[in-house]
Amino acid sequence: MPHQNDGVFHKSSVKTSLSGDTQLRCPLKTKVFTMKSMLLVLLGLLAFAQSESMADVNERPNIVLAISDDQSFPHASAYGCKGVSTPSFDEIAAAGVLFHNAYAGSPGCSPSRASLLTGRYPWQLEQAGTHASSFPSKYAAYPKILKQAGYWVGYTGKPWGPGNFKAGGRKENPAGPAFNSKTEKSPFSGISNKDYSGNFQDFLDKRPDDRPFCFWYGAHEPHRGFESRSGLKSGKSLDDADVPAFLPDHPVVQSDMLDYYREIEHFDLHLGRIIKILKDAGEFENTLIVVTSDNGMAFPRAKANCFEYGIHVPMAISWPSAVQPKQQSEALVSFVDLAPTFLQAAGVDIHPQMAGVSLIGHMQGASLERGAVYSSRERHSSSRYMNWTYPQRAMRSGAYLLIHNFKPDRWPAGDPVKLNADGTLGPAHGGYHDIDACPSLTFLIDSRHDRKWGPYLNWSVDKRGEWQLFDVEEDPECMRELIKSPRVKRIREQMMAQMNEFLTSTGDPRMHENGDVWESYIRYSQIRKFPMPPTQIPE
Ligand SMILES: [Ca+2]
Repeated sequence: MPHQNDGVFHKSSVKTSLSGDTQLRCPLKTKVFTMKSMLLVLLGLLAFAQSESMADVNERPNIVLAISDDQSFPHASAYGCKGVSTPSFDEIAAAGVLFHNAYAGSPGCSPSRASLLTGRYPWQLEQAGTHASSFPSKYAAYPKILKQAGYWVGYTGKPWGPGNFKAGGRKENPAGPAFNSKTEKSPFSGISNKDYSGNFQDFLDKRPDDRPFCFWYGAHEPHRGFESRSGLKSGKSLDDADVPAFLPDHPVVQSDMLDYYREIEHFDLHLGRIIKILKDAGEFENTLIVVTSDNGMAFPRAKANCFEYGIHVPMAISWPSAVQPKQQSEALVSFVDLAPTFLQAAGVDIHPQMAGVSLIGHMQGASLERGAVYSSRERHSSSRYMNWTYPQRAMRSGAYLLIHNFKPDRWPAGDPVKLNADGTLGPAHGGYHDIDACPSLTFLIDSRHDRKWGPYLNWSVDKRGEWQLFDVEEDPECMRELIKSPRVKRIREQMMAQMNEFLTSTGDPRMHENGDVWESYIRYSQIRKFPMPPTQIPE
């Protein structure tokens, strides 16, 4: 297991101010905040109520969310990652704000996307707070609110999911209606043939009355599987792979990382085409664009874990007509902030269900008064005996990440062994289904007796303590466990008390009497069968 760190622990807290090479203290020139624009919005709403004509409210900004699937925070060239080339992400960052501390709602797709859509924490969303269940219609999602305010709404690619939104009483996906008819030849077998940018053009072509629009570009990349060696075939070299410390710096893993980089570049390619479409239509300046990812990379000890590589995501936001370019922010921001940001930009009241705060004031120069952000997970895949969950809550504050593993007796990556279809016992290490099948996982399992590589499997799949603490500024790979160090006693106690208080006050069932309620929620994806789990890892 990771050794104890006896290094230096006193850290400054995360800065919340913006920095950049432009004048930041600009007056609030945005249409949202001026009397003139408020009048326009009110007049427009009146006109909409009377005739559905949107002519008077078209000054409102368009909203575009570009969300990749499983991309960890360092993996964009704007963050200095050398192996991946993301000129479009970088362009949005240069046109607005590059965020260095953005946290997804959850390290898994469905709960993270639900958190983004509703501005609520996953533990406040019942079935939508766990993976591949349903999405109760009583929770307001921003695309529908904007649709009701007259926006033209749609998505391409991957919306909220996986899961069954109809079972929650909804008629359409909470991301909006689908625009997926355009396809193209995919460059590699692991990459979708959906022509995301072509579908955005189709969405725009169908827009009635030049209404403002709200579009969700949800790439399927870089979700697994990858075409093996697609990174190498694209001209990358193994030296380009920046393998995090929790994975073996071995050619198998390096090549897997390059394939992952290649898929990020596909997401970025279509983002670039969407930017061009917006510019050609004269809409780029008055479009609020958010680029991010729903959770971290699909590698062992990353996705489906509340470690940094599972919940810390890339984020860049531009809105040239209201937000100064070339800004960088160290503020702690969360997915719960995005829906309030979109609604405030659109001049719509922030829904009272929403727990986050709008980022617009911050992007216009104000500091963001927030000491912590939170993330959580419940069930991910079907990975354990009786379809059990592995509940985690995480809090990032200052330099530290605190994780509460509510069921430390369970296997964090899933039970090690599953049952075959005929009910017989499957092979040793044939489980761990909270890790997506991949060459890196296979390498870890195959190398488990190797003197050098053996510990890596343990770091990914072994049981963990109930509480974990990491200094993520010094140790973003979360390899140096600090929870028992006397030198962080005060920080540990403060953070534990604060997280408990926050979860309790925001209604987390884990802090109340119905903590296991998530295990009663239906999973609509595949269900696997597991024996009573072993208490020790098999040979
Ligand atoms: Ca995902």
